[in-house]
Amino acid sequence: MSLRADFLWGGATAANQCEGAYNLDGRGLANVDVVPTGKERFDIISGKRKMLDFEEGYFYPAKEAIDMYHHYKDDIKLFAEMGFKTYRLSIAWTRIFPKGDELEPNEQGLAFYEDLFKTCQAYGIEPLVTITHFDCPIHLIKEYGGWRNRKMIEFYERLVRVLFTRFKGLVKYWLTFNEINMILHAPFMGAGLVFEDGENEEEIKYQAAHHELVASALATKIAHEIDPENMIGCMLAAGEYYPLTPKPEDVFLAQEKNHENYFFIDVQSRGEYPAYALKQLERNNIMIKMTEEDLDTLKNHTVDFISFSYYSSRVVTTDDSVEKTAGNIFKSVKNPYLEASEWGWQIDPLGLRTTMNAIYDRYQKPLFIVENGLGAIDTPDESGNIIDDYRIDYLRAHIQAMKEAVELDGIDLLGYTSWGCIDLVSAGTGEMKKRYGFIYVDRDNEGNGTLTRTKKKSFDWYKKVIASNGEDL
Ligand code: P53
Repeated sequence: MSLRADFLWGGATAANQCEGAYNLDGRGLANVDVVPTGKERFDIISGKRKMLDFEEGYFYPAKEAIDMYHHYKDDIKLFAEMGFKTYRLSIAWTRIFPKGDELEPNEQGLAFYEDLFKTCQAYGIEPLVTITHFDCPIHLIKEYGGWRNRKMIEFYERLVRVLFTRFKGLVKYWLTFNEINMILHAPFMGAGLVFEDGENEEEIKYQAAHHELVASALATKIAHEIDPENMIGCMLAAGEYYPLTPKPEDVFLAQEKNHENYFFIDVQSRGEYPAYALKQLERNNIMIKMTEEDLDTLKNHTVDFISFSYYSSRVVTTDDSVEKTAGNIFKSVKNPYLEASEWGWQIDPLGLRTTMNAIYDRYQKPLFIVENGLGAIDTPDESGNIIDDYRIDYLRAHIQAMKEAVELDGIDLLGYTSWGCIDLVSAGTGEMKKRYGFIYVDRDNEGNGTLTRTKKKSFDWYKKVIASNGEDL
């Protein structure tokens, strides 16, 4: 058994990391626009420091990003040249509803995405659309407190109704929330949450998560009503936790950390709060307000497939004295058997196969790898070429492991979209120099550059991989 004949090869981006054009054609401001680069960034994305407007003295990379808003036709043409079968992108909520609580959508925003989808269609590229990728209208944060407020469900419902209706026949694959478990680590990006001193952050995060989970189930319901062909997926920031040692306490801690992430997908895929989570919330005195109707909605509208990002596995131990890795929102202990990227993300291809097995064992639904890749510094050589063998090595090893999960373990896998198929702004750091693409974009961390697109060595390599359906790596 090899990869399915209709395997969806492609690449992935997110609106705020590539579109730019933050104030054009009626677009409103979102949380992700006002997150600057620099040392405050982490405190802002984790909701510890409040920044809801542009402030003097900061650089905001999402404002222009790689200006895909004006380059998408050429960029999609390059994706088609690589043979993409799918392109994962996200909708900027504030192009459709600039403030978030309007009754009528912004026609210019809809027209932009309609043309983008038609461009994909002309090349036979199936769009895979993330409805929210870390974005939340600023107005909804200022006025309602973001996802801590139950009213968000209604605003999200309004958004998805418009999307499913308007793009019926153009888009079939949808993801409701990017990396829904990220709400625990980056709650400002995940849910527009900002905390006041003395608030019970855990309770607010889980209440906001409940609202997102209900909104996700409602979206699934509406999508299926509007078009039974629609396929709705959840999206997990995946990567199994390993115990550092066979000490039973380490093994148990790894299981607990895995539960922390699977909790979200358990609700979206099995349709109920898992017992371990209910018990833990109770022990921590966290009361989530939920209605009988919520529970019915969750139960009756589970996802069609499970999508996830995978960059790395993670390691935990109860021993506090051991060394942690740098730079990742997910804290991990150093794994002595693994190399790490320039940003300290540990490289573990077999961990992808392990993770796929863990997810498939748990849910028995088709999987979709919607993010994977290596963030690295690319330096053009004398002739201006980027010979990114390190990136090819990373991707080759992960695609090999992915194939083994399909061919040797029998996992049903719909497709694979590598992250940042064209260089874009890093979500974690806001940098441009942390590049993932097959296509180089001339732009630096400070926003200088011509925005010219150039093919890297990996461009032809990936083209060959797709043409051979993963046989020629
Ligand atoms: P950057 C952390 C850990 C795992 C996934 O990340 C993460 C993050 C955020 O840093 O996010 C996903 O750009 C996310 C993308 C993001 C990508 O990973 O920090 O869905 O938006 O760009 C890579 O290198």
